[in-house]
Amino acid sequence: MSFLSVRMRASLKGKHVSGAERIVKDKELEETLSQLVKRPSDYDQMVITIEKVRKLRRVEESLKLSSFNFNSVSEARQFALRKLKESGVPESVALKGLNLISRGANPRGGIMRGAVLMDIETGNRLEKDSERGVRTVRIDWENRREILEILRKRGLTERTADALALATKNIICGVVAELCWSDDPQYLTGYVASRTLGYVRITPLKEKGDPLGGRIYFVRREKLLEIVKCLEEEAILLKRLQD
Ligand code: PML
Repeated sequence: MSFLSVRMRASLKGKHVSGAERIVKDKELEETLSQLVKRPSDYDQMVITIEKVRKLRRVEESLKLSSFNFNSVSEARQFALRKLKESGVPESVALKGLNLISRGANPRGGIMRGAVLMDIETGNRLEKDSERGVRTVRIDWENRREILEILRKRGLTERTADALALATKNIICGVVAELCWSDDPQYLTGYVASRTLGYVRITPLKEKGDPLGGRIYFVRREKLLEIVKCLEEEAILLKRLQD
């Protein structure tokens, strides 16, 4: 049996509006395509990429998930900084990462579609193209339907399923810690992820209506090449949610 990586991205007037990815058995291709094309509510361009997966790695479980709610953005951000510090990111570098996301991380202004790679020692940016950033791809759940059911019973959505899978792959690939919140102006929950702390959801990491967000991967620069190769190329299927 062979596996396929199926990726969809849609844009409207040049702006990214929707993206999703699946790793599926070849016999599931048609059903997957029909689900993915229905995802964007409006678009003027959709690109679908289908690739054969040559080597698939199965991983037993995701990072452990926990959630924390705060009364204000500033308390939530202080907590995120503390969690990054506990994960081994120096305070000044964590703050630099947080300030960068709150400005949208793109040096030309606004958001970046990919993630920032930040040197954990100096806070310098390491990605080759700082407008594009680096993208974590080729990651999915082996049984997505079951995972969604478990998360929905806990009041969570597919957004968490996707972000948890992606964060788990990042840590497997050697990212020391990640800080993320969405650029969706209505979605205020973000997270800190690391091997020691797991996937720590934090609300609210920004004010309602704020269109800026992004991802920062804190990495050791001597591991940069192997990390980027793993993030972009290694295909991983996650079996279970860690309890
Ligand atoms: C969560 O609810 O678990 C946090 C998800 C962050 C997703 C970031 C995004 O959708 O861009």
